[in-house]
Amino acid sequence: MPFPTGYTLWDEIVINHLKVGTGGTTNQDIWIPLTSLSGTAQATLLANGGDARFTLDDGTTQLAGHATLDSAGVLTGFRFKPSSLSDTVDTIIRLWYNGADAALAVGDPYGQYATYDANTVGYWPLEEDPSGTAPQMLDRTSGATHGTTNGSMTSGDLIAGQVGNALDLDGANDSVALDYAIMSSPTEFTVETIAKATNTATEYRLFSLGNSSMFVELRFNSLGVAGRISVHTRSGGADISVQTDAYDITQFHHIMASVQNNGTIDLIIDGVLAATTAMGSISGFPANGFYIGASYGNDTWTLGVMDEVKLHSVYRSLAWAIVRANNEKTPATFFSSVTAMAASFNFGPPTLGPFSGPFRRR
Ligand SMILES: [Ca+2]
Ligand SMILES: [Ca+2]
Repeated sequence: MPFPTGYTLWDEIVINHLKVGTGGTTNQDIWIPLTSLSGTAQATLLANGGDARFTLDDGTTQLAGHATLDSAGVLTGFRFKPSSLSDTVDTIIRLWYNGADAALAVGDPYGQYATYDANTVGYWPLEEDPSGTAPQMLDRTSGATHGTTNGSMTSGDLIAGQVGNALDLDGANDSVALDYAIMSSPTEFTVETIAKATNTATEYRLFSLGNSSMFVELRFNSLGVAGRISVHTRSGGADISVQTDAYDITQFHHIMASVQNNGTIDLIIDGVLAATTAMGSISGFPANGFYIGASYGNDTWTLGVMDEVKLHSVYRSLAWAIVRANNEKTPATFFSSVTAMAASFNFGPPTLGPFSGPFRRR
């Protein structure tokens, strides 16, 4: 019995367990580009992707998911939330389509907001025109913590990124200001982004939270070291920098800083633990500054491209970073296969013709 009612067509999406880190992940949102779907899906789906529904491979257990659209409203793909991803067995998801049903409401139990777990406190895919009416940069989670751009950004600063669009930041005054309230007094947290630098000589801030006495920042070229990627913190004592100098920062990297309640900071680049350092317990960061592309004081701006910023109120694992990097940087191999399927009916003998098909294909 196909699910949902009236749907007979789906794409069988197989997630390669070899692309999932040890221990797997639970409730992690996954991206699939429209171009990875079957020809049948691409020909059948509504222009806005609103008819898509997601289930486990049992065909009945529904999962949350939603269409992703670019700034022109063109369908680019989908995000969905498998309950778990295994690193020992391929995970199979069904993306159903019927070319007719309307999109679920954002607050539907299986809609957009539910696609992000409760610990994902902000997700800014950076798909919107940064010169539009504030707040320009929209958060996809239920918190709706939309960001406001600084620096007279233009519509030309929205460019093709790693996942859909991204922001081209000028290093002079461009940034996105966020409301600190969503991260008031965190005891652990994680920030992710995909970014690259235009210049390897100048120090930039990719993300920052705090003030001059207590902060956490993601940096490029920190302290003038060309090509350095670092998490730089100050928590009342000496500054601590968790860093690596081994990457070509002029290429896109998935960068994740994950902070545990015991004060350990992991810096994970493209799914590889690049550095880890103890920083003492976290007592919460003050409410002065919270920016994408700049320091806590809205200076030391990024000269480069930033994409896909995600913020979590918990420590996320290495497996989480591995899944994200593989999913968003190399989706073609993250999915072992995507195959158009059709439900077979059993309403009568085959002589009834139309009721005997279409047949399930493998
Ligand atoms: Ca994006
Ligand atoms: Ca500017």
